[in-house]
Amino acid sequence: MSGTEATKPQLLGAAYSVYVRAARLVLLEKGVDHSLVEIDIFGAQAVDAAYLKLHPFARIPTLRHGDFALYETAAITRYVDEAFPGPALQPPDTRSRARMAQMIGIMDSYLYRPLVWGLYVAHDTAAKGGKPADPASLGEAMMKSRLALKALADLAQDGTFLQGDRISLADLHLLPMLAYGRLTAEGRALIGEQNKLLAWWEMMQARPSVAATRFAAELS
Ligand SMILES: N[C@@H](CCC(=O)N[C@@H](CS)C(=O)NCC(=O)O)C(=O)O
Repeated sequence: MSGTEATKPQLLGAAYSVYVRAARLVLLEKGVDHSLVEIDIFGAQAVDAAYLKLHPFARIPTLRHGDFALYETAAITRYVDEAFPGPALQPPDTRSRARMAQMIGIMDSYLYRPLVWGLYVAHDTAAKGGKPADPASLGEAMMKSRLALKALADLAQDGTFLQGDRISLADLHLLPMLAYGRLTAEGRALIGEQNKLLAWWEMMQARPSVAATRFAAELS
């Protein structure tokens, strides 16, 4: 593990969060000693003013490293990769690195909302209210998720990981989104349509970082 006590990074967020998990996966894959400081963004209590100073949009995660604070997960994971020793998580060649950034952009802009909120959260919320989720909303979320998953599968390079033979930030960004998606029948079916993503998902399960950060919902 790298990082002295004085400079040990803190990740502020909650273990149930897709984006917090992406950042934790990167910290673990780099072997960076860090702590997770609990911010329950969906809890009953309003987010406190001190956190809003760090993250004016009141989202999680935020990374603190010494006097440096950073929010937006794609920026956090790049920072962690570049600031700490350990295996490089960005491809060395310019075009693969651009593809990796493109894939992360697709996940953030076109996959997260429909797959995680449109399917997983919709089912979960409906179940808590004792009624089924709205079929029209589910249908729209499926259509949008399918488009994004196909785009990602089409852009994935040949090889074990999304950008070839080495794990990259793109793999660690996608995993938490698919983890929630897979908890719904629609999500499992959609991921199953993309052979590359299905094989990739199964291969990723053997990584200690993935096992160490599983969502409580996956274990129940
Ligand atoms: N663009 C942000 C997105 C972060 C995000 O949406 N996090 C979710 C949890 S997974 C959150 O804080 N949601 C709170 C809310 O929507 O009010 C990033 O990349 O870090």
